[in-house]
Amino acid sequence: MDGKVKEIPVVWLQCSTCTGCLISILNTVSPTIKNVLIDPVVPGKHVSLRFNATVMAGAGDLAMEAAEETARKEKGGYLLLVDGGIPTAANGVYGSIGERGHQPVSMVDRVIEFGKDALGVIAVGTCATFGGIPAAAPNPTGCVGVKDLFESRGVKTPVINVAGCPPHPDWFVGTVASVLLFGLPKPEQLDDFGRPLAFYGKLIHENCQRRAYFDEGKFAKKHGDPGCLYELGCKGPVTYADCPTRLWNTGVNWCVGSGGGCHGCVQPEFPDLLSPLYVKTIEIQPPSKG
Ligand code: FSX
Ligand code: SF4
Repeated sequence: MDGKVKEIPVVWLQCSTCTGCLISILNTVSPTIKNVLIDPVVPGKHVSLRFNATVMAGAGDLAMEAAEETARKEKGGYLLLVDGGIPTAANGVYGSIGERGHQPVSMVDRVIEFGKDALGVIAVGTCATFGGIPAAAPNPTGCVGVKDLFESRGVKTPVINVAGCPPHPDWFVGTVASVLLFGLPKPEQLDDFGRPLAFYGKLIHENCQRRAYFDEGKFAKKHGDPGCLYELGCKGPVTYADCPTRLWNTGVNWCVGSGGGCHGCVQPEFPDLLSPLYVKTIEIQPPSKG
């Protein structure tokens, strides 16, 4: 390693996940995921990904040992990334990562083990932040997000919540770059749910391209119609993210732009309290007809 470049080790644990978060993040194009995970993306600093079960070439005990060695040798200096909810029911029997003494180690134990000695944790996706889909009722595996788990176990390590099901690659890359450049965010840079205000500071409904329709009382009656999607279940009025201006798939479109409506996937209420997704479940002040 170039002596002038500071390396920030990263251990990435995947728990109860559909892997959509990682797929979304792998689609980052500027910088590419190789730039993010290997190259110095910010001057003089770069990430060194030591463990991620989906993208690493290694497997088995050797791979697990690389993660454990990072936690031992870089105590307080590595970042822990977690995606997926953490299944806590029945002593964590519903998910494990590696073994110790030929016995599986539960995801919940791993997140605590790696979380307590980390510099900070980035919870990636709504499952790791708030429980998300695996925590939907009746939540038989007892899935929770990282913050709730830490609070219940007395772990004080700071957690940054990069919510979204999945999160936009820019939200993840921007958060990692900010930590590399400036260190962990200050409380005033996060919202009440631990999400970076730079990405989650604005209400979808305030910035939506269909907002003029809402204000005029013109509502789509079925998908494919022009008009505001409120009557078709759009959750934009209660959802905080910069999707309307950032757009997805490298600026191609976004959920409301394509006519699907916002599902509120970055919100702690997602999915239970926002369901059914295509039914109007929220009441907001009807537009004034002036
Ligand atoms: Fe959840 Fe992520 Fe949705 Fe899937 O890791 S936030 S179900 S896109 O993959 O955890
Ligand atoms: Fe846009 Fe949805 Fe608000 Fe209508 S309800 S203006 S579609 S965010």
